[in-house]
Amino acid sequence: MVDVDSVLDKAGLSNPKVREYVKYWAGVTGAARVEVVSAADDDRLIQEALEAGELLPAGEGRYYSRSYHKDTARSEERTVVATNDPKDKGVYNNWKPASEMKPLLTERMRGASEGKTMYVVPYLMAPQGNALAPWATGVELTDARTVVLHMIRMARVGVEHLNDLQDPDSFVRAVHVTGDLENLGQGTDEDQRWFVTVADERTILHYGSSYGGNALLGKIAHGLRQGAYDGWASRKFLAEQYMLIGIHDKETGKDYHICGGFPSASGKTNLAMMLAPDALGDRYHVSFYGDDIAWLWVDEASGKLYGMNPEYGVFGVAKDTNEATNPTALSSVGEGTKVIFTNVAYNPKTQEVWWEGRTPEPPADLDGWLDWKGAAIADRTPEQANEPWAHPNSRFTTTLGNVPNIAKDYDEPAGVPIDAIIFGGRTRDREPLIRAINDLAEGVYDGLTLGAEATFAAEGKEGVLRYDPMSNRPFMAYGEGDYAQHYLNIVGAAKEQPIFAHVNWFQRDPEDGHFLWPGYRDNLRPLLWLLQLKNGEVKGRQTPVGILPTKEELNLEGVEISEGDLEKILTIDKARWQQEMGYRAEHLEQFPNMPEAIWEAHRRVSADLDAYEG
Ligand code: GTP
Ligand code: SPV
Ligand code: MN
Repeated sequence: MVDVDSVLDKAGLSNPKVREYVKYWAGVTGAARVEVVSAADDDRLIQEALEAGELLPAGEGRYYSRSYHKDTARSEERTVVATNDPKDKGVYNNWKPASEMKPLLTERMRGASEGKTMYVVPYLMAPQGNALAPWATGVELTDARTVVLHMIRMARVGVEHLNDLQDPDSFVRAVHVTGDLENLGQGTDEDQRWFVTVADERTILHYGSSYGGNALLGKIAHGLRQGAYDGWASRKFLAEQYMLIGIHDKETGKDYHICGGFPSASGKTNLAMMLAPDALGDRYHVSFYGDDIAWLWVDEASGKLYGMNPEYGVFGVAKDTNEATNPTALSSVGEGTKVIFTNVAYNPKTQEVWWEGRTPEPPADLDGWLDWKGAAIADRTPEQANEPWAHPNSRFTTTLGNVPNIAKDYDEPAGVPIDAIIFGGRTRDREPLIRAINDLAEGVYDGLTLGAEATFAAEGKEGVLRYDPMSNRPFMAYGEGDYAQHYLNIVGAAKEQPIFAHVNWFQRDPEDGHFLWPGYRDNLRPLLWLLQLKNGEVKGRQTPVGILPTKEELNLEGVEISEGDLEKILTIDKARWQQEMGYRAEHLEQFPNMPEAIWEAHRRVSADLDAYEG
């Protein structure tokens, strides 16, 4: 048995509740050693991971890791929100009784860290001193060193965040046990994995993975699921899968802040890292606050809606990241950034990494190149020739400080006032480039009926459209009707209302499949139009589903797009939308206590569509 007390004493971890918690789980998991971690331990842990072969060098100050080949994405089927109150059951939160899941997970974890080190990772999912910091403190226990290294990049990590809590018991208990990855039956009927948030006990128990949101418990499990539950239970805030950006207008000196939800792998990181297009760069600058999570609340002093990014780093999709699409991301993972790449292709001889879309063609000289599973590319059979080199959900992990367009005030406790909230998904038809919505209930209604094609970030079928309410479907913590009402309450309480909008960068030509809108940097253009609309500088064109820009209003200087494509992304296909309204009604009917305001919005849009002449 480890002498946990002496380890905690040495680390200066004095919070008595944290000490109790660490001792309990050290006992359950049977870990051979306990080690308390701070961000300052990063260099040493990197060295240890290199020596153990858990990390491989990928050039100067860059690292590479491979996860087990059946452990490459979040598993939504195995992810559960458990509470002691059946009323918390929603359609998407996979609710189960806490009384069933806690013992089950405890048994899975019993003795499962034998021979391993249990790392104690005290963290804060907020800028220090932020109004929501009381809900943002946690302690992850993990038996995987690479998980610790990811946590140090993705969260503020250190004992100082835990010692002086007003209520010493007010931290999230987040236990991660990897398990025997080769014998967990991933994706079979005998699947052993469970990823459980016991939300009303603020306890997270994840067993059976060492990848991404399954294992870095500050990020999705606390930052989204637990955060959302706490925000609702306290009636104080929202925790959303949102990016958060600032737009600075150098001509007027004004600053705007936009946050918004796109489902996984639908462009949040890319939007947050956006450089203004060349033609607009002299006037506008986009700054990065967050790319995956935002917590929103009404600031008591000003009465305005505020937002902040609880994270400290970026866990970004590698695929299609290149100099043209996202030069900012490439700088964020350059030499000396201490980035960790996971599941991309790797060349141990040259220490290079590569992924699909990094360059138009893969490296011509195959010498040394290994695919994401570690198999030599040169040894591929003709049948294997078309398999990707990198996993489609391969990622890079880097701290916010490495992001060239990081906002100057990203670490300030205040957060930023929110001017606009946007929703968008990968939708190949129907959804125009942008449609603005000036009414809170219609905005929330729009978010609740957000649809997107399934992505690689979660296990599931590719290319199938599914509804993803508020881009939060995999992270819903409580009932959707309660969620909608809470959202209406929080945003509705703000003195100045944000403008809502639905955006779509992914509409395709039905014939040849090309994207109708160039996307990436050019996405700034519809956002500028949205801000102008809010300021009353443009009028747009009212349609039943919102206000669309006219061609003339959209700044298209330097954009390459055909007249036909432009026409298409700025119009509404009435028949297709009417069909959609039927699907939406079916979708909303699943949720028993959806607020009447949402149904009213639905009926209003439906009736307007029926009357619409185009
Ligand atoms: P998660 O981290 O999973 O939540 O994803 P995300 O929403 O941050 O998505 P990300 O920005 O990483 O983009 C996912 C994929 O979409 C990447 O392969 C991008 O290259 C691609 N993508 C992003 N923006 C655009 C765009 O405007 N147009 C097109 N065609 N592709 C885009
Ligand atoms: C997502 O899937 O939306 C992510 C990646 O942000 S993970 O942290 O693995 O959930
Ligand atoms: Mn995400």
